[in-house]
Amino acid sequence: MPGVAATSPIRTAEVLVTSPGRNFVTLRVMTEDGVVGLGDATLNGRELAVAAYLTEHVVPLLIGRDAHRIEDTWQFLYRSAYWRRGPVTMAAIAAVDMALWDIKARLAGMPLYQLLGGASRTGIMAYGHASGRDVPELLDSIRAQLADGFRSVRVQTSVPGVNKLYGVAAQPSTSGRYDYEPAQRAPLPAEEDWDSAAYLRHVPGVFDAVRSELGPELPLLHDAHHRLTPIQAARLGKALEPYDLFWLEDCTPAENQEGLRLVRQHTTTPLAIGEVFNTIWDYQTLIREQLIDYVRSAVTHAGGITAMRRILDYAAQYQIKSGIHGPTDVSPVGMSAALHLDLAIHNFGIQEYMVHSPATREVFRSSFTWADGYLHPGDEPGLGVTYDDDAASRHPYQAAYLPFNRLKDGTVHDW
Ligand code: EZ4
Ligand code: CO
Repeated sequence: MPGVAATSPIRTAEVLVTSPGRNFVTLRVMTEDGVVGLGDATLNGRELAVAAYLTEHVVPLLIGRDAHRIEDTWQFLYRSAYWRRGPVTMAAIAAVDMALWDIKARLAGMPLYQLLGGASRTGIMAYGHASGRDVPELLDSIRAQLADGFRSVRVQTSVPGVNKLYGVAAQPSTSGRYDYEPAQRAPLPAEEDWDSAAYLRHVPGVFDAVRSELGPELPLLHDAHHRLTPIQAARLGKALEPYDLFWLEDCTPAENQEGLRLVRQHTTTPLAIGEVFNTIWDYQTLIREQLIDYVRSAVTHAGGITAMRRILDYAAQYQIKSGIHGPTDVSPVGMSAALHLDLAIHNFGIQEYMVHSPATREVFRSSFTWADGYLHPGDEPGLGVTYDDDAASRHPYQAAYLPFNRLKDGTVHDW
């Protein structure tokens, strides 16, 4: 690269915690030449663990290192810890990795996707989120998403007999923002309830009603959010086949990777898994045996751009595509990292997009654009995100937890 110094030592690395509506952890790395890179380290409900891991154990190792050596830094942080994997470690490594890619692309004067091989497409298809307590409310919510420009929609529904349920907004969305934020600011996690039998009875009828009303073309997605056993997941996938889902997500907890063999034997509904995974090893059986169709990890939670690229290249050999996680708990920095990857890789599938609140967008000013159902990372050098310290300082950290589930008899259940 003419004009770019061969080495670029890191002068400072700061861990920034802010809460513009929800908590975010950001790593800001600056080189001796004053080039700044940002990385997202947000782990919903466990934010301060990653902040401490970075502050106490990673920042001291970064000072003086060459910011250009991204692969070496990734391997050094992964292997020198001795203790491998885990969401806290991998979110911390992800933040460093994103910040270094941001710096490298800024030094090159290019948007990051150019360094990843350049654009493989003109826009990134994104899906929105609809939900309803009953079918009429759900249909209104889907129509609101279509009016906001989404061309594919995730559909979540209340279930008779279940009081509080993942993915169902308290009221229908009135703006571009899907109004469902699962983490709640409270000293203790909120308790919700669950009934798999009631859910399995109810959901196919809801999709039947949606297809009858909206026709066969609109891509529909659904998230079962880890709550079923493999045989229940198989039954759901089979029952939903007539409604032609784009995907069924997290149909069963997938730390039991072999469980997906059973699901796969019984259904052709496409499967998406991986938002809680943090390394390529969590996908080993799922990808090699072609038990899934979409990789769901967030760049933030799976070790950054370097590691996600590796997972997606591995998946590509098996015709498995990307479906990168994009909830509001991934910051605009993590979202931008996803968009640069989405634009560059060949095996792009779809991108989740949950619009951040105005307060969040004021702290993280992003170059990415959204129009006619497609996202684009923009063409500013680097990731295209700047961090506004003044805006961030108006939003101090507040403890918040994700909810958890209990069955009717009091047993704790997957949420
Ligand atoms: O519950 O990001 O598909 N999306 C999801 C998310 C997760 C949250 C957890 O932090 O399942 O809404
Ligand atoms: Co999900």
